[in-house]
Amino acid sequence: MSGSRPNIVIMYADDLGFGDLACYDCKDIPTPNLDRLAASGIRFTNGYATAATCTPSRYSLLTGSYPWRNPLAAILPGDAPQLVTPEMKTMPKMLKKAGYHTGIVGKWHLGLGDGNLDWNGSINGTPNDVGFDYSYIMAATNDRVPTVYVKNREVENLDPNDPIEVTYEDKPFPGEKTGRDNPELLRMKHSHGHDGTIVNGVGRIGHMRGGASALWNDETMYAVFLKEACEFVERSQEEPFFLYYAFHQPHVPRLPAPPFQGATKLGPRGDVIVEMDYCVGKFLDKLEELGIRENTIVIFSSDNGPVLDDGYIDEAPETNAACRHNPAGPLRGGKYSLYDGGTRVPTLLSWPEKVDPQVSDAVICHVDFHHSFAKMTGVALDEDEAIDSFDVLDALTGQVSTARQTLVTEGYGQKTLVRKDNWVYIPPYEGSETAWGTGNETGCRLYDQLYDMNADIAQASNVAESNPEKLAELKALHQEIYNSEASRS
Ligand code: NG6
Ligand code: CA
Repeated sequence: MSGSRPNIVIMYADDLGFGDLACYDCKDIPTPNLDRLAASGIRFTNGYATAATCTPSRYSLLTGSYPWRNPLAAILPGDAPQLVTPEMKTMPKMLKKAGYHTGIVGKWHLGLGDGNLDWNGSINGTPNDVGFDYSYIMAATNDRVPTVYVKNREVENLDPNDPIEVTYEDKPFPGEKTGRDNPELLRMKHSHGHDGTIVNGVGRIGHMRGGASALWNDETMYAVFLKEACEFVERSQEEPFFLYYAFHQPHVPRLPAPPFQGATKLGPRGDVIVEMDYCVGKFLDKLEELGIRENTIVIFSSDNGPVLDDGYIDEAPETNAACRHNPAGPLRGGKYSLYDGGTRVPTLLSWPEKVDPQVSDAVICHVDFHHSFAKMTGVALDEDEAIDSFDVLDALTGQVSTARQTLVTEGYGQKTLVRKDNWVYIPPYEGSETAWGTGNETGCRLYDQLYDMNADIAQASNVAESNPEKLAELKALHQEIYNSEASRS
């Protein structure tokens, strides 16, 4: 595979769990297009994000380094300065060296600007400054202001006479309608947080005013990003391209478009997963129509594990309980958690021309794409580039069934744990045992936890006491990697 330059597409869901797709044994959500993708390539059973929250995971995906090395890599507000800065060595920059045309469509959540961001001019510090030739993004999340699209360096459809102002201080603008003070204007109530500016009848995190002509509509967002993704590949089909297509589903607020409302018995959370699956199907159709599907690597995964109540009352806990749908499948925990449900996520890779359909148990992590694709395209990494990214190309292409031996992932608040082979060690931590308001177990405990993932995928039995040697080995390994300057060779 070395020296080849297929197109690369990374589709990244937002908060999709290990048990949310039919190809991962889910019975409650029809996802025929993702199942088609799975059947055409490799379905990984041990595919990991580096973190149980969004910003740190995405940071790793693009930089090939662990997020806990950077103390700023936490869930960012919508007006945060760029976390991935122009001097950093990124995967899209590496692919540009190999001659790729690069683009991002969808959720960014890695900060914009270099401090004191002015949304009304040309923004310095966008994905275009860190390796993307084209970008069409939402700045942060669909529950954070500003609720506008940013195309390359500018807010799309902005009227200069109605400038945008944004603040994350707890101080509404004069006259602003907020979820806290105007609950009668809400069509979806919040359960925690999300009581800032009301946009489209939904309270968001943060405050904004102005920009009326630029505001997005949640129900058309799926179509807007799909169109952008398809147009990017149409424009780029003559050269190898890399597209990072970052979905907003099934992150809150979950507002499916009318054709998808009621598509599942799980309420809006299930319905937006069907909506996302529709987008996957249409996008794959586009690749086929252009005759480039065979030589395009299509990866699908999720930035972190699932959550039911993430701050809005949309019946997810009730409907999921009624259907006995566990969005993390057999795994314990979910988004924010140190347990496997936080970071082990659906991971599919299809490359029809080169890769045979199969299921792989190899342990791979999103942080590894950078190094693996450098290997594939023949780009030499600098010594200080992609410092935690392993070359797992042979596992990604299905030639071998093993990959990483060790992996350090993190839960909310940069609390880390280590996996080695089938063993997981979670160090003692102080902290809340459930993530605020979500009911999700964080994994924080005041004692050592050791799990044998082969015997106990649900992490139900802590075997630390009965395996003192293994415990000591993993403790030492965790410290060694945590204190290292780089973990790849
Ligand atoms: C939390 C939000 C949650 C979600 C998360 C980020 C509250 C109470 N909770 O702070 O709703 O936005 O941040 O999710 O506001 S992520 O997938 O982008 O990491
Ligand atoms: Ca997420």
